[in-house]
Amino acid sequence: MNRIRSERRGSVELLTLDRPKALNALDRAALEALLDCCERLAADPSVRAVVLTGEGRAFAAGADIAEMRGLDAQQAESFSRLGHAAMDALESLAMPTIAAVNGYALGGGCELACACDWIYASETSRFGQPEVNLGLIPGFGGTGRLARRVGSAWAKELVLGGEPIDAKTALRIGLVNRIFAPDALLGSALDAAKKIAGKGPLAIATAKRVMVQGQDADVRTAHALEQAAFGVISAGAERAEGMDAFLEKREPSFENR
Ligand code: DAK
Repeated sequence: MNRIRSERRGSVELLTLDRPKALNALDRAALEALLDCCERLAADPSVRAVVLTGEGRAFAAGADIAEMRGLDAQQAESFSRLGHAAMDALESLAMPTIAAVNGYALGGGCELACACDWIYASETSRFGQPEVNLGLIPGFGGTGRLARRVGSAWAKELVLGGEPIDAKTALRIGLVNRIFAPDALLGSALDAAKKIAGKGPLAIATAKRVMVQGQDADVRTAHALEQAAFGVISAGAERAEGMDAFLEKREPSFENR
């Protein structure tokens, strides 16, 4: 019952949700597998970027409705805690994470994509928060993350209206960064990840951390975080190599610095 396939492609980790018969619906086993993957990645500095995608015609069609149907209040709370822990762990990874959304990203699937740093999507993908149609509300942090990404009015239309949107609309409202033909999606996401993997990992991790922490802070605190991090990174070997390489008109080498 391995819900997530992990493959190394050089310095890039490709994670594939692997339950295509249920459109990669997120059950307890899938969320536990995601949490395990994140714990492993957080402890492995050789992984410089992560791409998350889905097997088959969905990225993930939501939390597993069949499994959730049987939960009592205590079990539902525990399920929600697990979902939050998995999404938070993904969002907190030091390396950049790209969701390559190959089909449906609905409910918990859309929330999962929003826990990645950004989203690339297939032209045939569909996004939505249809929980109200089931008498539910988003349960994996979607209300907050979605509004941050697309603004409160679109987040409200998606969550309160419960209707899905197509890839072009998702692109227009800023939910996804780019859209690709279905057969070009994964390669493009992996290419972008590979490019990032060649850059300075400390600079990338620091910039990501400052942005993730800064979004929860007021703007003065966010700027103070940036200033402190700028000071720390300016004393490091990566900065010396990056600037030396520019001045010496050569490509920088950030390996083992
Ligand atoms: N859960 C379980 N199974 C699912 C599923 C899901 N979310 N989505 C699809 N499947 C299964 C279908 O039951 C079907 O299984 P079989 O009948 O073949 O055994 C198989 O995947 C193929 O689906 P369809 O036959 O329905 O395929 P179609 O192409 O006709 O339709 C569809 C595709 C994506 C439009 C449709 O499957 C669909 O509407 N799926 C449900 C989408 C949805 O409502 N997603 C939101 C789920 S609710 C919380 C924690 C979490 C959450 C809320 C609260 N707390 C603890 C507080 C999150 C909630 C959600 O995500």
